[in-house]
Amino acid sequence: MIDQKLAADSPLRDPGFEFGVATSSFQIEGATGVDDRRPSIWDTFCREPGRILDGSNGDIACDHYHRFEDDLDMLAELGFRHYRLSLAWPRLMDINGRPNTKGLDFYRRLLEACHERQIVPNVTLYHWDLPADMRGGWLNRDTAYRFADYASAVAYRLGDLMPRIATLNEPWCSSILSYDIGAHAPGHANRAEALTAAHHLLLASGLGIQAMRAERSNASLGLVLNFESLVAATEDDQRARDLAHAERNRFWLDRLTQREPSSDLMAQGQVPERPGDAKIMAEPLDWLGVNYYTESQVMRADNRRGYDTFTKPGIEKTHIGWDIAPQGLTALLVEFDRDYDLPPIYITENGAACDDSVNATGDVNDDQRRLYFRDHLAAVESAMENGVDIQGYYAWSLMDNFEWAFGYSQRFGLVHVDYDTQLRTPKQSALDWQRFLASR
Ligand code: IFM
Repeated sequence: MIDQKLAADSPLRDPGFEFGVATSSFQIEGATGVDDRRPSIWDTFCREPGRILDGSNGDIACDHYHRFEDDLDMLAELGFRHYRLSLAWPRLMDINGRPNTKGLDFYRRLLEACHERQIVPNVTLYHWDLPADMRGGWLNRDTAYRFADYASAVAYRLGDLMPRIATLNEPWCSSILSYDIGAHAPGHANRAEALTAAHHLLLASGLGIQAMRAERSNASLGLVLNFESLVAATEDDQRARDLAHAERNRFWLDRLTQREPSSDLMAQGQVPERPGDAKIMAEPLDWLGVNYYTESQVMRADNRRGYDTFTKPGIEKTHIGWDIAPQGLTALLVEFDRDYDLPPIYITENGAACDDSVNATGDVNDDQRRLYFRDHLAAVESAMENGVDIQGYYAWSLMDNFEWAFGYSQRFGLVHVDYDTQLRTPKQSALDWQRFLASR
């Protein structure tokens, strides 16, 4: 089913094209209080009333910390040979900036277990679980330097097991969504803060790349950005749409390639730029990760952002309420390829939240997700036909997990998780993937 729209000679059918699944530490691991892990900003955020839709937290999640061997067996059984996961900074470094041996042992066992199963790990160092005791979080420039220390320590101690490393996942979320929109930890509502956080995150990424290159030159180093297709609601909203597109999408690529970001955007805050920062942020990447889920309509608004977004009536939506728009992925990839000099691209996340349940015969019929994958794979193929260098695709996510501010109310997994029993049940989409991967 998921390969129905691909050409018989599609590059996606080539065994050299990487297919994987993705997860992140806080969303699946649980075990937040073991082995000297420090609390993260998400542990504290979850405890603030009203922050998480179902009042839940990551204390147990999928209990992957204790079940990783079985989960990797399941991943291998489905036929995936690539796995994108993240490391938890609060497990790996202690409050004094020294490596935590217990955390290192856990990730060494996890990464070794990947290699034993011929699964290539693609490791993200920061997927939002910042140690809660980092003073000022991403508003503090020092956090960028602490991130580089962490990157260096991890590359030194686990580098032999990590052929591909990303510094950050979706810095838009860790800045705009966290410090301006306030939906993610730490939940602030301040435009200027968001732009400051964005600056420090990109600085952290550049410093982290430099530190890892100094430590270990043969890992392939990248950064994962999330993009959203944005459409002006009316002709009069074109300027607002351009502002939204500048913030959501182009700003990150502008900084990575030392181009001037949109002046309308930069006028919204005082960025704490110091001499040399621009060059550090543009430290060359070996690859770029692209996460894509949806498209939104944009209209001008008299608020601190200058615009609002909404979904379009009549367009099919996933359970989380996001419009399904595969054509937006192709258009963004083609635009970026035309306008920027970028390294090879991996689609590092793409997937759908559906209202899944296990039926009486033990199956999970997730047809919407199956079609979502079919249409987005075709969109990737189409971008490649237009000349975009795309080397791999990772489905989000291996299994249902803690969906941040939505708690456990949204299920993105290929594998269903019963949170009472921790029973895993592959959904029909997982079986599609299994058939497709076996056919290549
Ligand atoms: O679950 C998240 C993931 O952590 C980051 N990218 C988007 C996914 C779905 O919202």
